[in-house]
Amino acid sequence: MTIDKEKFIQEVKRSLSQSFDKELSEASNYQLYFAISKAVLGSIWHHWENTREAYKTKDIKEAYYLSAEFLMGRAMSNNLVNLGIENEIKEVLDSLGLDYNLIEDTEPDAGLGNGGLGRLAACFLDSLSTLDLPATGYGIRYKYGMFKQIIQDGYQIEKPDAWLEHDNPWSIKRPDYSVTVKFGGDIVAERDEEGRINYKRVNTEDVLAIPYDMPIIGYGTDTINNLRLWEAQSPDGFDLQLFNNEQYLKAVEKANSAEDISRVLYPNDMGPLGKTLRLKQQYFFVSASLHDIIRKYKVKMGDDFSRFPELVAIQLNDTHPVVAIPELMRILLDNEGMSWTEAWGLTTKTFAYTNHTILAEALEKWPIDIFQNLLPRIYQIIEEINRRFLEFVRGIYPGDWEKQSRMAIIHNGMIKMAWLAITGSHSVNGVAALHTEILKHEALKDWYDLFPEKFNNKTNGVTQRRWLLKSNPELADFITSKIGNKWIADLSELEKLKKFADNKTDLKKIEKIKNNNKEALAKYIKEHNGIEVNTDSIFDVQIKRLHEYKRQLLNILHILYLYRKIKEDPSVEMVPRTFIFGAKAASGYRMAKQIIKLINDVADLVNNDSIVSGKIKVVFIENYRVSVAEKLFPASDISEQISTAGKEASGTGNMKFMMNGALTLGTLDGANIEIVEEAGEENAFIFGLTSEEISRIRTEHSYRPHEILAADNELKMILNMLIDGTFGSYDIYREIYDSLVYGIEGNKPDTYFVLKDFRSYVEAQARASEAYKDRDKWNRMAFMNIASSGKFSSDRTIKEYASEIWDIKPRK
Ligand code: GPQ
Repeated sequence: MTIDKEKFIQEVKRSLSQSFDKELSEASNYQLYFAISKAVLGSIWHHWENTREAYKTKDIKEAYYLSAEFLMGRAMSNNLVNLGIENEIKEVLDSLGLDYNLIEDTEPDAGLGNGGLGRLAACFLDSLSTLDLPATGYGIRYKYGMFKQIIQDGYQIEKPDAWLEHDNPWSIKRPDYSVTVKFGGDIVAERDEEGRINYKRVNTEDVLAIPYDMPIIGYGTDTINNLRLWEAQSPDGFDLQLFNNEQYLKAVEKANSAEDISRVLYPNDMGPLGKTLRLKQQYFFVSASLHDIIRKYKVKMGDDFSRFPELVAIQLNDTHPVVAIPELMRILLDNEGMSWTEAWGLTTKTFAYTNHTILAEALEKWPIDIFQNLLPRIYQIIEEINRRFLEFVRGIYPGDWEKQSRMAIIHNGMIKMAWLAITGSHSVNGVAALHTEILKHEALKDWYDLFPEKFNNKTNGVTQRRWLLKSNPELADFITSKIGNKWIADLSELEKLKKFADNKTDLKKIEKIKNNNKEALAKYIKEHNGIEVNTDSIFDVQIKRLHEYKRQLLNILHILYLYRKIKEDPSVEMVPRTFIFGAKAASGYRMAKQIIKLINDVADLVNNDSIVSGKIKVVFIENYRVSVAEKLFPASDISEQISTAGKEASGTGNMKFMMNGALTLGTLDGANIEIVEEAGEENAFIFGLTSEEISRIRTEHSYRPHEILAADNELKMILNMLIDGTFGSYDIYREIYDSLVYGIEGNKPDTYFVLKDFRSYVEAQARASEAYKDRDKWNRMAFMNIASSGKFSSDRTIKEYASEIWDIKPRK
């Protein structure tokens, strides 16, 4: 697309005047962001409309992606990049004396997700539009997204993320398509003329779901798909009755309790939850979305539901939206008068489920009483699904009571959402090859044995538009100068770079680009942390949620190892390193919060010691989020992917690092395995136990951390730093120490094999340092990573979902 510069300026001016009563010269950067966004939206409005219109055709099947999280980040710059007009707009603004970067920086991130799972949903939307695939995303319009992290004395403090404080120019309210969602109440059974029993819900508490639409602008196409996010509202606003009785507060409270539902994103990524409000959120957006899907279906097919699975595919992003399965059953049975068998047939053909973890604490379970109170009719339907399913299991495994109780959907007072998902779907997928194998043969073995045909793998991917084209424009230009620009919509093209892998000038060029990006990051760090970092040092980066299984602790222990080495012999030769961390901890996750404090304490220790700080520095990036990630990936030399093997389902940051030319230092876990397969083991630094080894050690109960410590005095000394007063109070890190050495809260010591993998990690780190000394060699390794990253585009992933699960086709 090209823009008519004059017209564009007129539009911006009009929007400034209309929304803010300001002229160009008086407008703030935020107001400019708003007006530019509105002007751009206006210019592509007809494409959005046309796309929606096209999907109304009877013979177009559409995929619906139901997700409690969409971690979109900023919209404006990404949309300009996808429309191919970012440079033009920059020039126009430049000619008006305006600074694009400052304007861009006023846009708050849409942080409607915790981490990998939510960002994956965002990358998928980008790919769906780019590939012209008919799809809609459905989720919740949280008033407050992922909390804002502030570091105070090294501790994480959480502040609300008021991203909607000002109007959002990219979301359009659509009150005409509001839906009523019903909670609680009673069920009444009525017999109709044909003698059938019909169930009705009465005395319910109703909540209004108001949709807001966001355009998903693809690259190089007119297809603009829709992300529809629901906001909760009280159906009667204030209860006027109460209002008149001067019970003003009560009236407000009632409105509040409805509005509570979409107030805030739960910040537990993978944590145990079990809170009623969370279940309310899930049913709220699921029920509203299904009603919307059915409304659209009826426009095409009226009351004839026979073609439902031919026109509708629904993907369940983890167990969060799984209540959609009994909700669709309810609608088909109670509203559409269908028989159970018919309804169940349509339902299972419609749904597909993605599993994102094998960590037991993340598999959602709901206590029966919470469920039954909040969703009585849904509970009844789940009971019937369970009853029929167990009857089926008994037929296949007669007498195997253990299996029956393991597989029961309702068991020990709990409803198991993953089991419900598998029973009610035709497809169950993992998110990387190893993950899917572990699902099939360990975590979900019973299910795989029963329904092998449902299981499939869809290795994750990321969009190269945001994570390369937009975030790393210099590298993007370099790539285009070598192989043309087809890679932007087909990342497998990067393969063509390989013939330049031995070209010295090209290798120097990518070194220079990396250096420029490191300079930019160094500037950010100076501004935000007040720390000067050496851009000739290796930028060694671990950015992801704080989780014990991700082993930020292993990274820290290695830093303490280097610290001691330098203190012992200040003249020791060492390739300088800058260790960079970014991580948020779930607000109730004590261990994770202590590890954040430890990282910050180690940073203080290292950075303020003049003997050490010339060789290593440690930086904790506060409030890590999508817009900051965009600065970090392009500036990284080493990508830390050091989870306990078998625990990280896939990882997606690992892919963003790779396409930006960082080398993976990691375990054979999740998608790391496939990354190394593509890049070649010689272009990565792999260490540690494999998932098979860990699995064996676990079943044999043969791991004894104290034996490791008995044989490794140095490691013992490093651990001692946690409890010897190095960081102020003696017992400040006692819990971390105990978890490694003795085990806490009934767990075995070192459940994540940190001590076991320590030496192997140190050795891999040394290999990395050694490799960096030969810059030509390092640059070639980086180059090979970029050139081999084609597989990790979310375009590839989405094509696989489209053809193997959804059976949808490009609309042109
Ligand atoms: N993931 Cl279950 C999350 O980000 N949140 C979750 O609640 C669950 C999983 C991640 C997972 O840890 C990563 O390995 C994946 O790459 C990512 O989902 C996307 O599949």
